Order: sequence, then structure tokens, then C-alpha cells
Amino acid sequence: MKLHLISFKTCPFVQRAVITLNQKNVEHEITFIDLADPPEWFLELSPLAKVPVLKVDEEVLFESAVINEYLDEITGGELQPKEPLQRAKNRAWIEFASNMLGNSYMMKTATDQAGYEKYRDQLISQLRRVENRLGDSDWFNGDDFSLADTAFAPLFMHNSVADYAFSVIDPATMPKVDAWSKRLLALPAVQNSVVPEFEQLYLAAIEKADSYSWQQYAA
Ligand SMILES: N[C@@H](CCC(=O)N[C@@H](CS)C(=O)NCC(=O)O)C(=O)O
Repeated sequence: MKLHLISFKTCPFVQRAVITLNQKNVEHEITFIDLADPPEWFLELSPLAKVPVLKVDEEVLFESAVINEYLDEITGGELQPKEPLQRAKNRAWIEFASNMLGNSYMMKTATDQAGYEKYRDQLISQLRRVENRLGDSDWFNGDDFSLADTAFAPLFMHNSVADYAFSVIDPATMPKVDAWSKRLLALPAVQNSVVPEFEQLYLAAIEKADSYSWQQYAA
């Protein structure tokens, strides 16, 4: 079976799939596209015109959470809780992480202070909720690394770019989130989930938006 991921270099949703592929050592091919000028073949392939798309031979999968469940299931299924209620809760928190990724993007690209603060405050209150949900073990669900961990890791990687200027994680009030995020960022599967020029590309995108956060960073 041939797995072919369609990616955009700074997309956190694609990154989730790459983390799962890395974590499981699954052979795959990646094609990067430019979302500002998407090729015609991609628009035909992707029903929502979004990445990630995973081609499985000639079949097409879209939506990062669905792609990740599929990748996990064809490689043993150990990244999802076995018990239905726990598995459903895991999916719910993955959706929560997607919402946080949206707020993070809106915060970084908001063009005025009010917009920046609105999304920053939403993110901080979401992080507090995650802080209360985390236990004392290494991963989101305790001792078992899961797809919830792969879903949150890109948020922490994006947060870590120029973190002295942009970070929303306060180690004093969010010690569990702080430790968990560092544990995730130290994983080879996470470190190798972005291209080497990720940080420059990410900063360039914020600069291009001429966002409030960029103006503060550059000042
Ligand atoms: N819910 C989707 C979100 C994917 C998404 O928003 N991808 C962005 C890039 S990070 C995209 O392709 N945007 C293009 C567009 O909206 O036209 C998922 O989890 O896969």
C-alpha cells in the first residue's frame, strides 16, 4: 500500500499526520503545495480544498483527525483508548485542540491589539482547561501516548517559535501544560515533523500578515 501525504510546510494539521507517521515508522511520500496558489490536481482531490490529504493508493482521505485514526488503525491501533467512552473523549479533546489551533492562528495574524487580545485570552482560558484535565503522568491520557498528544504537539511547536515574544504558556500557572509541551517537543517524531526551515517560514507568514503580534515582535 502506498501512502502519499499532501502538505503545506507550516500547516499544524498536516503536522499531526506526520507525527503519527514518524511515531509509527511508516513509509510515506510527501508532496508540498503552496496554499496561496494551489495546483488544479489538488483542488480536484481535496473536497474542502484543505491540507492534509492522504492518498492511500488511489483512494483519498481528508481531515487530520480521520487520517490519524486511519494511520493508527492500520498499524496496530494502540494510539487510541480501547474503551468506547475514553475513545470518544479522546476525539473530543482532539477537536478542542483543533479549535485552539484556530485561535492561535487568529491571535498571531490579528491586525489590531483588540483582536490579538481576544484570541490570546481565549487560548489562555483553553490552556487552563487543559491544565486542569492533565494528570501527573507523561501524556494526555496518562501513561499511554495517544492521538491526543499528536493533536496538541503542533500547537506547542507553533507556540515555541520566538516564544519569548509570543508564548501563551505561563509555567507558573500552567506547570503541567508547560512540562507536557516540553516533553512533546523533545520527541524525535515531533522534532522531525516539520521542514528544517519551518521557523523562518512561520515567522515570514506572521510578518506577511503585518499582524499586531509581528509589530510587537519586530519592535
Ligand atoms: N479540519 C481540518 C483543518 C485543515 C486546515 O485548516 N488546513 C489549512 C492549512 S493549515 C488549509 O488547508 N487551508 C486552506 C483553505 O482553507 O483554503 C483538518 O483537521 O484537517
